Amino acid sequence: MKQEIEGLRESFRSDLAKAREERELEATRVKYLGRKGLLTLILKKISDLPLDQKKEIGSLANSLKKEITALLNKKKKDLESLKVSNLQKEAIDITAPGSKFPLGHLHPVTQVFDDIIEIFKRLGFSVAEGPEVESDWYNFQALNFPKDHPARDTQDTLFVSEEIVLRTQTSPVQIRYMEENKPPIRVVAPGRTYRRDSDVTHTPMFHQLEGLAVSTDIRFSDLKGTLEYFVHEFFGSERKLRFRPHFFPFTEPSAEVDISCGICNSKGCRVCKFSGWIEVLGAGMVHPQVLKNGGIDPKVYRGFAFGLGIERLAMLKYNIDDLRLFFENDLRFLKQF
Ligand code: 2NM
Repeated sequence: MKQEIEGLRESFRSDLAKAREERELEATRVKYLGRKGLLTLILKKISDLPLDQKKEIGSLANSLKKEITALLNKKKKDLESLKVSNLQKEAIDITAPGSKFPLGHLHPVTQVFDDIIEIFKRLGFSVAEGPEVESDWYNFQALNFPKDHPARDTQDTLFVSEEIVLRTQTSPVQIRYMEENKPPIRVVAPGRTYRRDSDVTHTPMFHQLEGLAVSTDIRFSDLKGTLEYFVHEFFGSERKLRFRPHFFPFTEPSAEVDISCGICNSKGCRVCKFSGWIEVLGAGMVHPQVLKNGGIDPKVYRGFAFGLGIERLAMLKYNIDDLRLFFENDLRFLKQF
């Protein structure tokens, strides 16, 4: 029996070493200490032994039982802490920073469009759009450019046919708007425009926003106040404005609007060509004939109008020196906005 007990000790140790999870450990416990366990059976037999053997074998068997119990408990704890540390290894740290995925954003031209439109909305202007392929009437005649008028030369028109052009400005939208809406009118027309011109400062397609206000009591001072508000909102309230007389067929009087140079603080630099001033807008009081062409009675109503180039304003605001950057889609440029 002594040998049997020693044998049990050996086989228990090897079984214990093999147990890798709690379930296997429990099976090992049952195999040795269960109701029909190997050691349990030995312990049961001890009472049948002669007295002299009973004491010795009994103490051997009992100490094996203690040993097995202790080893089982220890292994159980080991397995548990192993399980916890495995869980910790697998655990997800939900506070860890996420991995970034590429996220696009609006093109700088679109952002500047949105900013500008937002400013005019605050002044009560609504937004209108119209066709980019226009008739000669809407693009020229209605805007007081008669056929063969020399002012058409300044437009570098792209023709689709004799009578159909790619619009050279967004003003045709304003004519269409006057036809469809009664004064008072306050509207801006943002959009693409086209001219046969391509160099460092010109692209064949560019973006414009034109504004129109028509009412019974509109004056040149309203135009000045509106544009001053716009410039101060867009470029900052420290900018000064200057209106220079100019000529447009569709406005009378007409003006070009300069703002004080923010690069050199009007002291003179390359951007303002050492004049201290930068041209940003064209504007004027809508020519009576243009109101008439839009179906509005110039004896009752007057209007002011203005136009600006989006790329040009974006370049001035963000200090960009090459217009072509807006159209090359180089991410190194676009990502900066
Ligand atoms: C400009 C400058 C001055 C203008 C005029 C009109 C219309 F259709 F109402 F007559 N729309 N936009 C205008 C006036 C545009 O761009 C430099």
